[in-house]
Amino acid sequence: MSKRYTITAALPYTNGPIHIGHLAGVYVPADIYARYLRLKGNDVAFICGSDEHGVPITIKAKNEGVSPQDVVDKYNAIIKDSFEEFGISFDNYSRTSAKIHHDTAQEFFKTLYDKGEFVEEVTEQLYDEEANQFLADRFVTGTCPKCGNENAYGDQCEKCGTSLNATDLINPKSAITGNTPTLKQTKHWFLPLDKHEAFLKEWILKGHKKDWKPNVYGQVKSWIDDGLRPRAVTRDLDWGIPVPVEGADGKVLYVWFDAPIGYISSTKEWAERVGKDWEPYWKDKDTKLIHFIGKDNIVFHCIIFPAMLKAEGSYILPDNVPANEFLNLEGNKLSTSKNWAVWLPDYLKEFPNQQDVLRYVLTANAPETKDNDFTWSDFQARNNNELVAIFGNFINRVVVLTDKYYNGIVPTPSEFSKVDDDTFAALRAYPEVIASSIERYRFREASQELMNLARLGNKYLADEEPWKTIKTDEERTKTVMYVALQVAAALATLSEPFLPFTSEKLKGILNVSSSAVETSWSDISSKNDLLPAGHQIGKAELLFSKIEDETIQKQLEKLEASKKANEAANKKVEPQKETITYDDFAKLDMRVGTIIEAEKMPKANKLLVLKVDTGIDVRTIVSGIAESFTPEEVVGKRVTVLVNLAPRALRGVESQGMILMTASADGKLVFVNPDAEQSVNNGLHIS
Ligand code: B3M
Ligand code: ZN
Repeated sequence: MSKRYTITAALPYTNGPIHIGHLAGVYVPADIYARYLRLKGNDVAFICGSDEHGVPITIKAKNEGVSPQDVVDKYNAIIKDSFEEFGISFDNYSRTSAKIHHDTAQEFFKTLYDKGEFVEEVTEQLYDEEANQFLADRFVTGTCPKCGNENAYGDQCEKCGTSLNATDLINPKSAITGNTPTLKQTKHWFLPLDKHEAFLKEWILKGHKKDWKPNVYGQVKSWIDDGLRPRAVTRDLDWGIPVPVEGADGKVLYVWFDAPIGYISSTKEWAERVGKDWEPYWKDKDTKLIHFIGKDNIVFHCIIFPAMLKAEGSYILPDNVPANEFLNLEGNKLSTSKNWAVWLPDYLKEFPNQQDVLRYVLTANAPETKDNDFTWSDFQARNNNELVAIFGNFINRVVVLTDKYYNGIVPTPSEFSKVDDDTFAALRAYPEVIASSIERYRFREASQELMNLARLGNKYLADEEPWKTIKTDEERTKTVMYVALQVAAALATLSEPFLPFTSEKLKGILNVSSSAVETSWSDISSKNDLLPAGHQIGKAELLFSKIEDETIQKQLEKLEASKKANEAANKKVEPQKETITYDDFAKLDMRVGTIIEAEKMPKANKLLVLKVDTGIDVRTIVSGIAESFTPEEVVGKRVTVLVNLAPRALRGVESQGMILMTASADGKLVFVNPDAEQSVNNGLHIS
């Protein structure tokens, strides 16, 4: 029986592109779920949109010298394109700077305000005297009082997920000036979460959200057990939705108050466009509301937003919030600021039309119960060993042989053997097996069951060897090819939630897009003639292509380069040393010399013993450059030598002078060399 589902996916901040962590954590699982429910004939509203308020956007705008609207316009378009290119099948993708959202959020706030659901209070908040601005959210960092994370934000600690008031932070620092904030009085409206504690306990803890993922239930339980406190839902900011009540000039809605309401306004926008009523999707108690998010958003979707919905009084509450953990990249945390990411636009440039490969790998390795690591070698292995060698190979052999033996027409089978019956029985079980995993938000497991179906087909062909029986047993061959074609047709339908582009292509190859032989999810459990005898299929086309080692190597080098660039960009520039006088400088006697001999200092990793012709004499100089240069590399090099430095013994060798060195832009040690261009950006290293 068809049910109504409202599926939401976390609204991405429009302060940068989408990367593989976003896809793995939120959008691919949500899309698999939505596509599956639609295939089962349910009424689905799959809702998302850009989260365009909040401090990260104003910081980005400040850094780029543009307006926040410029930032959100740029990234809203980039993000929307990425979702479309990767087949994330939202029914609507809106944006929180849209008027419909401002109206919806203000109306929601006003309803709570008029019901007396807020506590209006003048409190002392953090203030940056130099920037002349209150500090909240990401405008202030400090130590989390709960877990000790020193980079917690004013509204949340990303490490332990706890939601914070800025004044909770230990040793707060302004993200604008670095100053220690002062305290200044200001009025805000607070949502008294403590007032909703009993309801939340009842709804979540007593309601025994057994089907909530342990990582979600556990986090929520710990916050409720710790005791809930009032949360400010307004801010002293100039970018956001104006607070729609008297005495709120210069104040906007807290981004985490307005953003979840973005799900509602996006549903309204969709309903208006398709001529539906939006209310049943948010107010009918038979509708299932599911929020797909990353673990850092659990508190907002399991405590704050439900409290808001409950306080408003006319909305349903989420049925489940299957939050994923985080995806790491090659062993390191994905980081927008450190450019340690695989951005979706870049992926498509390197792997055109291979969205399904990334969808599959991110699903097969999804961080569903713990953080997980994306590696390019695993990406290559799953593509080559599973998608190409099993799924693609099976389909290719079925289509090529059907074309070769029967001009692409599905042959009439004769009597089915036990192996055929067993294969049909196994095939008929897959829709339920895959459905059961999907319905429990176990998408990794579901994707591997799909691959097992391809393995079943592959093994059946390999065991029955139609390329051999064609010479001796025509009838048997027809039966084998008929059975194999049924498995192929099942894959075309069952792969759609995971591999939408491949599914579309395969349906074209099997010519099943025509309604006559449209194969529904449930057909597969009940029919043995998904592709009836006499049906004409199309020509073979490769579904996947092998990824070569050099392609992967190129990706790894790209990451290495961004790591180096990031290190260089973030390299601490030594503060200038104490000022000296010209007379001090004039005492330095620097000559251009040539290194004529060089050898490593025994048992000293950093030291080379050099013989240097200074033009005055040939002398011994011990230099700490052994980690950057081999003896062979430096012999013959012209160098700048400080010759009137008092000699000193190093590991028993008397060094009579100094070779001048400095650091290049990427932090590499280089000679201050009279011949080459200087890139002296970190002062002179005398070593
Ligand atoms: N913009 C995404 C994040 O925290 C946040 C989600 C809002 S969903 C209403 O990265
Ligand atoms: Zn913390």
